[in-house]
Amino acid sequence: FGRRAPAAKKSVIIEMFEWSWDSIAAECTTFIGPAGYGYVQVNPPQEHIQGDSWWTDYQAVSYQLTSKHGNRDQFANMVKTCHSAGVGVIVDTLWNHMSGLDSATGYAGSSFTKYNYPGIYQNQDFHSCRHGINNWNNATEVQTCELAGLADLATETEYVRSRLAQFGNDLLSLDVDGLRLDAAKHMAVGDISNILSRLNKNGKNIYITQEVVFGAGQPVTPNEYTQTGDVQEFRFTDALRDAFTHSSQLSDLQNLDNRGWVPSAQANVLVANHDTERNSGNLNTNSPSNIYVLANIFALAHPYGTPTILSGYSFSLSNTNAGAPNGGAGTCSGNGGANGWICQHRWQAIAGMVGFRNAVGNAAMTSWTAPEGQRIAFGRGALGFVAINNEDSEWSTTFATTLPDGSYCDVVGGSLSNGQCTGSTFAVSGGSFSATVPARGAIAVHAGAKRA
Ligand code: LM2
Ligand code: CA
Repeated sequence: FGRRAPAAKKSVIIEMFEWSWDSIAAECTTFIGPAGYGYVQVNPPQEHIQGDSWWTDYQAVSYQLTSKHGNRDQFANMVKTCHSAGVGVIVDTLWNHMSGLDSATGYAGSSFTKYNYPGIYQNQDFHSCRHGINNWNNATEVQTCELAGLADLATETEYVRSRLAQFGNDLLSLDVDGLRLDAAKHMAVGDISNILSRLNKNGKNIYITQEVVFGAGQPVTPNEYTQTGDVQEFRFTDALRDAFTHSSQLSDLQNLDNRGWVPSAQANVLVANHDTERNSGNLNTNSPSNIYVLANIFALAHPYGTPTILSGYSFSLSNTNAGAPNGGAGTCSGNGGANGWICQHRWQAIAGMVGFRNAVGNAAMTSWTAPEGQRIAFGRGALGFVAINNEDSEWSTTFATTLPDGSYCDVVGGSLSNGQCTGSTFAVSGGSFSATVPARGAIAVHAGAKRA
């Protein structure tokens, strides 16, 4: 369950953080489909608490698909429209908890008190540990106490399992393609596998990715969850942050499949998500020296894992609660954002590297070279080659590759358009080509952007 066909082209996921259903539908048609992305990951669609903060989404009140992002019809229309554009939809799904507020009325008008959500769950459906997780070295606490004070569902019980499966099946009935299991670490893997076994997949290969944040020495590990689907491998996120900020070396990132992380075929990797970008010290679009872009280029070029690109909105680290701009309607313009939205998925370098990843598929890494700790280059067989220069001066050299001879367009700074390169062109001859990689920059070429 939950494994994508390994040779799948178009595997790149965009986390469309806080985009409304209508705006995602439009963007699937206008840009996401044509650019070759595989999936959009959308925010939790169920009824949630009211309020201006983005994180109201993560406090479920009922399973009506009425949220600040749109209603059930708009959700269904988004799925259909994205499918028509060749893009699948992965839904951020809350199975671990309900709202943590003492009492309130939800976005669709459902009133509740903590541990009593009328018609859905009552007191007996929640774990008896009714306080926050204090000891992360105790698996029982991590999985049965309250994450951020959120009412923790008794996922080992028959009723809760059947109710969560009913919610999952409602989403699948609208033809969604995958689930991101929020707070998966806080549910026993046996509970997840039981609930998944109740889903009606109708022959479809539903993609499952699970949020299991690695914690050094902790008893609940990402690796446990490979039996129920892909796992978001935050050790990758941390390793890229450390390398691109020069705390460690880029040259150490050649082989990522021998470190005890989840196996490549089940790793979902990201440079940033909506949580990490809000933690100072991590990479986000304000990171200096272009390193956010460089790290995303690395993630899209390296064979380890299935990458997710974040597409969010501007915020200040002094107010990480701020909700989406423009009434939640995502907007982009050209290769960038508009009205407060950033549209990372449209950035030339990122969209260009999605084409790279689609072109190289599963080709193994070849021709790795790292003449300095912060300068690396590698190929993907006969299909692509990338060089990343995380130093403040240009890097001029000749690269030995396994590429067929020809003229290739740089897809980081340009693209192939009407048979011409809009950016640099590199001539591969006898397998080699000469290039100047910009300071804190990168170049990449692939078989899909070769001049005739
Ligand atoms: C996640 N993955 O496991 C999400 O990626 C993350 O964004 C969610 O936290 C978290 N799990 C729960 O689904 C966010 C946000 C929290 C916020 C919760 C619930 O990062 O700050 O917590 O959503 O809305 C908020 C308040 C917190 C309060 C809690 C309960 O910030 O102070 O705790 O609500 O009322 C008493
Ligand atoms: Ca739990």
